[in-house]
Amino acid sequence: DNTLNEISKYVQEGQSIKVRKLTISALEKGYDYKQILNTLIDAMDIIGKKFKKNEVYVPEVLIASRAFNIALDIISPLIDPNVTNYLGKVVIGTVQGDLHDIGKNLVKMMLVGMGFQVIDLGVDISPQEFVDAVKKHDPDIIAMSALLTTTMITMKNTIKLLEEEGLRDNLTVFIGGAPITSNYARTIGADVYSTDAASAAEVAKEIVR
Ligand code: B1M
Repeated sequence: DNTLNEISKYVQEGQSIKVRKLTISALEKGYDYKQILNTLIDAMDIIGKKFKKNEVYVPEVLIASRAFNIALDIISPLIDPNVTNYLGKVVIGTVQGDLHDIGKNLVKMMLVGMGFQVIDLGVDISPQEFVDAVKKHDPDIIAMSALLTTTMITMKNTIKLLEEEGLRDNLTVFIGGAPITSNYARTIGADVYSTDAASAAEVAKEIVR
């Protein structure tokens, strides 16, 4: 059966309608959501490498990302354990100036799978918007994602604003994204950092224990 290969091909080509159909069909054929997820991640990895080598450009990457997120939306409900007693509450978002949401969406999905209630603010979230969300939702963890070296600084500004508003003490600040390092996390006063979505969920679980 060629379904997973076709999903990969059409994600890379950004053919959302075909990706949607094939993802549903793969599930009907009995593929595990993890197999589909790995296929999607591998496809984005291929696109990312081509982007780096200037073999594809922003528009192609954008439509591939759209196709990825559509497939992710289809498999996400399967991962929701439908808990009534959440492990904890997380407010998540991609920082201001940054529109990359694939990694953030994966982290969110893993957190939900782990049993967290996740409030997703979306992309391009300013320090003030994070602070407002913390006031509104009173989360255990605030999770920030950044993919650009130019937007990482917003994490620092957000932590500063949380401190100024007296919200920092009872909150775990969790950061991640390709350019983030544990050293950077330490420098800006974040509590934790992780390299990928799966370990992010593991680390979050440890935090609320
Ligand atoms: Co852009 N982009 N992009 N891009 N893009 C990168 C990030 C880049 C590395 C490409 C390159 O090779 N040059 C580069 C950044 C360079 C830098 O700053 N160091 C770059 C650039 C430059 C840009 C633009 C400036 C390009 C331009 O316009 N000239 C522009 C900026 C737009 C903006 O944000 N303001 C831009 C635009 C875009 C698209 C819109 C086309 C698209 C995003 C679409 C979308 O997300 N909906 C896009 C994409 C897709 C990429 C690449 C190809 C792939 C990113 C991705 O989704 N990876 C990327 C190159 C690459 O990484 N190979 C690139 C897959 C994803 C699963 O991984 O997001 O790293 P990642 O998430 C991982 C971990 O990082 C971690 O877990 C995830 C899963 O394991 N993680 C966390 C992420 N967040 C976490 C939070 C946590 C914990 C872990 O706790 C809270």
